[in-house]
Amino acid sequence: MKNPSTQQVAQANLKALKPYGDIMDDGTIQLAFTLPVPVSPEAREAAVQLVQKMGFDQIKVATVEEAAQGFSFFVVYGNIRHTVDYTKIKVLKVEAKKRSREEIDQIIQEKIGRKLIVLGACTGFDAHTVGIDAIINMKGFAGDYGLERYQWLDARNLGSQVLNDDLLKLAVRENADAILVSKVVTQHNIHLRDMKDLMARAEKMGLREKLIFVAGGPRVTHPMALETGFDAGFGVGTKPSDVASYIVEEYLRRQQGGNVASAKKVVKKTTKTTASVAKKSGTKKPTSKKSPARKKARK
Ligand code: B12
Repeated sequence: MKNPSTQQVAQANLKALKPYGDIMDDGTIQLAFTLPVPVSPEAREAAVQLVQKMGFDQIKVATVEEAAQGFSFFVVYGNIRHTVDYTKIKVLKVEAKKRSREEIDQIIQEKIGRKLIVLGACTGFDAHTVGIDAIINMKGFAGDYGLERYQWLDARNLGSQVLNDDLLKLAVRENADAILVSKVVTQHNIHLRDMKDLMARAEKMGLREKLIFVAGGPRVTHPMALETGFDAGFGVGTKPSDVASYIVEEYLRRQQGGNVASAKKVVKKTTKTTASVAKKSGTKKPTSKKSPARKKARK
């Protein structure tokens, strides 16, 4: 028998997906913005016209408040005309089976037989420690224990404002398996510059293939991390077990003869943003895959 509560629920049209307000396909969206003019009927009309120009119908101004003297704050509802074809969406994402801490510990114990050494830091002048703490520190994040809690990971949190060079030298000294980099500040694309710089140095030191490079932060995405030469990127809401699942899977993949394939594929498609950043900052592009450093790393 069909569940009566689901019988009446309309199906989403995945070929022409629209936001859901209170009935399927109504396309209702809530917008909030401030106009730098005092609250007045003219300000209200200006808000409506702006929202119309954005492609909305059935516009309802729910709130107009004075945000400060001479500034009007609006909350507006409107129904969007545009749709997207959900069936055609393809996203480049970290491919790793999500595993529990217990499963991960067991895999490392049985298949690797030693603790994997993981070094994490917030690099450059970035002083935001909370993200890397959430991933590494024992207590973890959102009910998910941090990497320090894993019996078969030797995870060390180096804190913030760690220089790329120091991080890589420490990785060599400690024979690390993975490096976790947190980037929070993105002003003037400093995160991209620092990430590219780290990878250029790693390449030069022959470490590119020896270590697993993982980046994270509120504005870090997996494709962006790949473009900068990292192996994987994690954004908002990442849990420690997402990262541990990836590290162990990537380690085993390489142990079975896999190379740094994912990164190479996307680096080829480097976007204008990252390419221009490298050019402007004078950051060296990671050297070609036939570089002496890479050959050395393979030996
Ligand atoms: C707390 C805070 C600070 C504190 C940091 C204290 C500390 N010990 O960390 C202090 C006051 C020092 C600070 C300073 C500054 N801050 Co501040 N700060 C924040 C704030 C409010 C919260 C950040 C935070 O803790 N988030 C919580 C954590 C858990 O989230 P998260 O970092 O996203 O981490 C998650 C994921 O991203 C991911 N993740 C993160 N790192 C990593 C790493 C890896 C390897 C992986 C796998 C995953 C991962 O996993 C985490 C858990 O899911 C944000 C605004 C905001 N609400 O986000 C501004 C914010 C980040 N700060 C900002 C700015 C501008 C600054 C200053 C430059 C301000 C100034 N002019 O001085 C300075 C910079 C100082 C410096 N040298 O870096 C801006 C950054 C803008 C930008 N995009 O560049 C923000 C966004 C505020 C804003 N809206 O303007 N800040």
